[in-house]
Amino acid sequence: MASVAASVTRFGLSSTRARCRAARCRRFGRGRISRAARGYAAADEASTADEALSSETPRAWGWDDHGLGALRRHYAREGWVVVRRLVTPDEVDALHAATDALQAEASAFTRSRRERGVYFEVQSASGRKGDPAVAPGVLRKITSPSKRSRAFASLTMNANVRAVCAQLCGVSDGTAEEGSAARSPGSSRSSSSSSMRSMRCVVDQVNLKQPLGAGTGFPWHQDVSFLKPDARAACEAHGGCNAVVAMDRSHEGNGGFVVLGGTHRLGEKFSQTRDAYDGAAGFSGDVFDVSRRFCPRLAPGDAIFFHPALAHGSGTNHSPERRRIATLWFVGAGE
Ligand SMILES: O=C(O)CCC(=O)C(=O)O
Repeated sequence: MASVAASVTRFGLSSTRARCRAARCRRFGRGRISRAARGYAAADEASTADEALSSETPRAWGWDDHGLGALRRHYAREGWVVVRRLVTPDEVDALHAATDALQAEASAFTRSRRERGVYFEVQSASGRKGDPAVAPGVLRKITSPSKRSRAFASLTMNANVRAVCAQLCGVSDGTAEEGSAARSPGSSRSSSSSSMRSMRCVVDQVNLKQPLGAGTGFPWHQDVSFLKPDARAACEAHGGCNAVVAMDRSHEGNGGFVVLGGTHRLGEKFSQTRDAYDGAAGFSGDVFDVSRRFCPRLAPGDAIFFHPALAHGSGTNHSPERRRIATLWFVGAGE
């Protein structure tokens, strides 16, 4: 197997750059692509100034060429981009209803278990999934809700979500029409479009961070380390991107989702983090550079997209608010 550092540089934006030479330069023009490539800078060149946070965009559509270039450069440098109002209030309502139904089904669970394709992870006092629930039916995570919920299945196919993956985050849809979803992201394209067939959502889940201290945090980690081999291979070859869609408000005060900007370019640290992941809120020490820590203030329907190698995590929810997020992992496909 290739070295970890080589793997990390092979997927994501470095792959994008290579793909651009072959496919995208026709669409975006060589000048813009090469500027984006220059944005893929060494860590010590990256800015911590306000510009680093300026990718908090209002929505997935309506970016002009200049805005698109800036967002792509930001994603290349920081490894994340926030997109406001990506998912409609009706879609968020449907996700709430679907989550409520799954929670009702799990109302007596005291141990993590799989039921008809969906994995219910209980919230234990330690945060470890093998420990008993703090009370019957209290959940930390539901994995693969799309297998039984139309709302979550729709989210994995959402045209706006996929448009951002293709257009900003460099995930290949594997056709000459690459990025086509991005041209009309506001439209309700069906799963029959080419990008829908080829870009794969390999993980979907909902994380329920319970209020009043019950919902424990997530140590710093990189999702790429948890990809199954075939998904990892696709990610390395054709790009990958993960998305968190807020179902409730998410912010510093309620155990909000946190990213460590720029860490996607500093290598994979699985050997140092693997033992901490299935555990309590304590962060993984000083393994990652935390100097560009960022906790976006998200409203329901807002989303943050991030590189699969970007370190992220979150703290305990001590507030009285629920904090539910849907998470999706996408990998690209070749022609
Ligand atoms: O729910 C969160 O705040 C973090 C989720 C996460 O990183 C994970 O599920 O691996």
